[in-house]
Amino acid sequence: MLEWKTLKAIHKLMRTQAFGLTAAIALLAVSMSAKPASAGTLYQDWNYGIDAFNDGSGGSQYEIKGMAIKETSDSIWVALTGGTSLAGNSDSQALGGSIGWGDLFFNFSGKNYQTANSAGDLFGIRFAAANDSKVSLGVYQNAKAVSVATQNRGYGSLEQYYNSGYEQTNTLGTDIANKAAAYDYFSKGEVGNVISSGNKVGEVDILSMAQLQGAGLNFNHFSANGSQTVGFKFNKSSVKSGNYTASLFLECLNDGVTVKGDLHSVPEPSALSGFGFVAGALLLSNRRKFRKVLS
Ligand SMILES: [Ca+2]
Ligand SMILES: [Ca+2]
Ligand SMILES: [Ca+2]
Repeated sequence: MLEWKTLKAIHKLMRTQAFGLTAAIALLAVSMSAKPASAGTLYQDWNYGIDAFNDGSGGSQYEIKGMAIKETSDSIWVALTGGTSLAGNSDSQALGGSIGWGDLFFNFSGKNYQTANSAGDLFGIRFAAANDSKVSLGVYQNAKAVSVATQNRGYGSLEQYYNSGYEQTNTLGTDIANKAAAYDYFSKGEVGNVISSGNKVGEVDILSMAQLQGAGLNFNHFSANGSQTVGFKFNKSSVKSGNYTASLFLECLNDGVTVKGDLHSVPEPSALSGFGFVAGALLLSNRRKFRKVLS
């Protein structure tokens, strides 16, 4: 039979254990909720930024209607819809003989675009072989963005674009919906729309319409029916995780789109293993204490 002293020790131990587990659970809850809610519109695992349907300068060939991003266990899928094909629109007066998609930029830094660009904090993805990017196809970290808009008969600044009468609701998609928000993130000036330099960290794979639809892409759900839909994917390990702003402009700055989101939106393995470690350590230490009490 257990003595009163032993019972008291076990009771104390149980209280300690309960407190320890409560603390561990609280820690886990904090680590899971530390990320603020991400923007974008999630539909069938794709995160959509739907752009204004009437803010493309130069007609339907320069009208972006949306961008969508999907995260799988090991890759990031990106889809764009609008009037511009992967090869771009032929134009003999434009650099490279065409005006097409610029490069895609991911910003995980929380800083605005110009600040992140100056600091080399952007990730850049060149997926359009026909454009005027200064690097080969692929994914780049510490990417620097440079503008090729004026060489593509476009706008030297965002302010010029707006002053030409193209300000519409959802000007840069649903996540940067008005001019003030656009200036806040990009500033009024020149917008770097292709990669000038960076460290290559991965390749891009161009995706077919069948592959995109097979993965659940559905711009139709938002009535964002571009005549052209372009898609590609790259390894998730090439980029950071956390909250991001992804942005893309045409080479001429005639239209642009953004989407905000959060990569690894499920609890990260590190958070779970952290919980496992705390719980395991508590159980182990308590087992030792029990043995000591009972011996
Ligand atoms: Ca548009
Ligand atoms: Ca060009
Ligand atoms: Ca736009």
